[in-house]
Parts: sequence; structure tokens; C-alpha cells
Amino acid sequence: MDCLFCKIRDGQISAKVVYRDEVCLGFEDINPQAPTHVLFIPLQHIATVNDITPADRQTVGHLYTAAAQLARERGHSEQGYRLVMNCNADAGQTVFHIHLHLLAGRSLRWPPG
Ligand code: D5M
Repeated sequence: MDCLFCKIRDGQISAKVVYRDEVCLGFEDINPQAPTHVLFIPLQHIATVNDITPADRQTVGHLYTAAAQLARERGHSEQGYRLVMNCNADAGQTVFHIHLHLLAGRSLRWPPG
């Protein structure tokens, strides 16, 4: 399977890894949209949110607790942050291995474009 984020997981493509545990990996987004912009991926390949099954619920929930932990460590908890997962074309998904964006460190507009 030709998946960019599986290659990052496997160390075949380099990335600035800032979080790692037995379920997920967090690394700096290559094109940051905020002072903190980290992507959290499950180690297990899941292409889109549409492909999440009930068996993946713990894995997907794990992404949120990992992201919240890093946000806390970076001092973003009180001011706030955004967690977002894009699904398919209209949301602008470009990498088909689910990833939770952690955006923080500036005031974020809503709704996004
Ligand atoms: O977000 C996909 C995100 O993936 C986008 O913000 C750029 C980021 N990206 C793409 N290639 C890399 C590499 N090689 N390292 C780190 N980050 C990367 P989406 O929600 O699919 O639009």
C-alpha cells in the first residue's frame, strides 16, 4: 500500500515526531497553519473517517487523549485549541490515512473556509 503516513510511521519518510505510544504517532505538519500544528495518526492504517468501524472506537478516541496531552504539555489547554479530522474531497482531505489535526497558539476563526 502506498501511503505517505504509513511510511512516516515506518520511518521510511522522515518527520518531526513529537508524540508516540503503542496506538498512535504525532508529528509536526509540514505546512503548519498555526504555531502548533501536529498530526496524530493511528499506527493502524484507516483511510478515511468513513472506514472507521466500531472496533476502531478506542483507537480513534486515543488520538484525542494523545492530542489533549500534547496540548496540555505545550500550555494550550486554557487558551484553547482545535482538533479536526477532514474526510474526503469537500473537507480537503489530501492524505488518505486518518489524522487528527491539533491547531493551537493563535486565535482560530470559525467557520473554517
Ligand atoms: O491534511 C494533510 C496534512 O498533511 C496537510 O496539513 C499537510 C500534511 N503533510 C503532507 N505531507 C506531510 C509530510 N511529509 N510530513 C508532515 N505533514 C505532511 P488533510 O487533512 O488531508 O488536508
